[in-house]
Amino acid sequence: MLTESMIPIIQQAIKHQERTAIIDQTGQYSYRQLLDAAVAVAQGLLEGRTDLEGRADLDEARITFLVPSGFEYVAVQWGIWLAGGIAVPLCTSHPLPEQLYVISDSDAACVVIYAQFDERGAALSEQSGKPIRRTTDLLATEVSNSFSLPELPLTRRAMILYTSGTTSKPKGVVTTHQNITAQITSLVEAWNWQADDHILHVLPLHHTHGIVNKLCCAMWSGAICEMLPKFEVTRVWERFINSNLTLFMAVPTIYGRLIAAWEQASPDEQATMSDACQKMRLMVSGSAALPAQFFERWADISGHRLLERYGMTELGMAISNLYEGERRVGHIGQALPGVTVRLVDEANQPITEDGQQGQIQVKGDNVFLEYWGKPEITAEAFLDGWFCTGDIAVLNDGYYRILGRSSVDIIKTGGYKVSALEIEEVLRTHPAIKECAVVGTPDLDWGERVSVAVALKSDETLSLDTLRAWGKERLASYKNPSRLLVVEALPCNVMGKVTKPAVKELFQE
Ligand code: MLC
Ligand code: AMP
Repeated sequence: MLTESMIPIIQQAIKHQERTAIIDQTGQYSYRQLLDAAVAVAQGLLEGRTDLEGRADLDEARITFLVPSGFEYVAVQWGIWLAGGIAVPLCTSHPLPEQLYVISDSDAACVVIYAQFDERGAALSEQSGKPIRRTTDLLATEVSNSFSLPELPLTRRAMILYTSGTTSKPKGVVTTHQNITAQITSLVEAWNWQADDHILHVLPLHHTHGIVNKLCCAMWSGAICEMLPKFEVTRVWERFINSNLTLFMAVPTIYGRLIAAWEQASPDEQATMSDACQKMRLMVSGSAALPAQFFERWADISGHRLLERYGMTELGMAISNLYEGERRVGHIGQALPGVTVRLVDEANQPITEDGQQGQIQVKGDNVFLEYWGKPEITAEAFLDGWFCTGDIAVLNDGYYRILGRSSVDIIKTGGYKVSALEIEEVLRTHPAIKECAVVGTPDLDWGERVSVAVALKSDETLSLDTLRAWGKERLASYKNPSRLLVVEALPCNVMGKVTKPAVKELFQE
């Protein structure tokens, strides 16, 4: 039933059937067990049909799934892919409204729910009107001998990941199997992934860093992916010490936490922690700028010069420091294999001189297909076939360095990209708030903090605690403002438009 004409990641897994694929809280699973589970999920989802592509007038079925990090997550992702559907992961820690938005925007065919999320599943089903499929039932599907899987072209849509941006609501970034394969093979080559690699996975599985860089690259290579339900600093240090890891990848906030925990340990513990890092062959940082002081301190502690790279949901990874070669602090490196990168000035003319700043544009098979259901916004994101990232950089002696972003409304916090406009839209519904402006303010721990300046309706008061308690029900924890400034009126220009740089300055004062 599994043939060599399956999508590439499955073909790769077939080569490694006897090896360990996943270690999670529930045990250890081989590639064979993973493939068997994925086939069961595929048959369960197909319910007698031959392909999830659906009716002629419909695109591939979108299957949203709410499954924590672990074996079942991968089995469901692969089951959806084997059946020809589009995998749309839901964030397990998101509040109900954010999950409902993804289900509704992707117009999902169903929601796959992990057993322990039954209560949330019931609420999602009731409010979205979509059917629920339980992972336990899908995994228990008796695979019949006559069951066959569809043959899929590489151009088939494979995944939608929701990313915040310059529109107020998150956009669904659609990638095909070809895009995902290009994203994986580029990193496997650049960072020398091997079957004897063993990575510790601590990142959320609704974003590209956790899905492609860590999970898919490991699965492609026949390596072990050891999955923790979430990042916990003591647990990560414990796994560094007691597991045979070869690789670690994380966002700068996580390295900051690891450094802080090391600093608090006793000298003996510190020696054990540092020795554990020496066993690994590569440690990578990305998703946000790595502060130079983290780079230096981590080098002292672990002996590793962190490999910093640059990517985006729409691209996978595009630029990276070298695995064998220079890792330049404060720089994101050079174009990855198979990826073409250039800088352009404001007139969209390529920049050829070192040191002149411009916007990063990217071309290659790694670049996504479209924003789901948004043809105009997709078209606006490309110029002459180049994807416009909105990130401003310079080239210094062959190495790119990020300087900032073209939009003040995009904030990177803890490695998550969030939209100020989206948060403002929610906050404006707060009964005490007359007007508000959200900005990112610099913060060593989070990179940037979501910070809000508010003008209140008359006779109203507002504290950060009350605002956060209210926000928790409506916004992901990383979007919920962690700094609040109450002002008489927001700074505006002559046109009456709020001036975000002036709002940022208010926080500096
Ligand atoms: C959470 N909290 C925050 C916050 N996030 N406070 C301020 N700013 C933030 N960004 C608060 C919560 O509200 C809660 O507060 C408390 O911190 C603990 O919440 P948590 O959810 O348990 O947070 P924690 O585990 O500490 O999260 C830290 C983290 C996480 C670094 C592990 O942010 C994370 O996993 N980041 C990775 C994101 C990622 O994968 N990005 C990749 C995108 S892809 P209270 O008051 O309730 O206790 C991409 C492309 C590329 O960017 O290049 O890779
Ligand atoms: P996302 O949309 O969540 O995929 O975030 C992508 C954005 O993260 C990019 O457009 C950059 O702004 C930012 N980013 C990723 N890696 C780095 C890095 N190494 N340094 C600075 N910014 C980064």
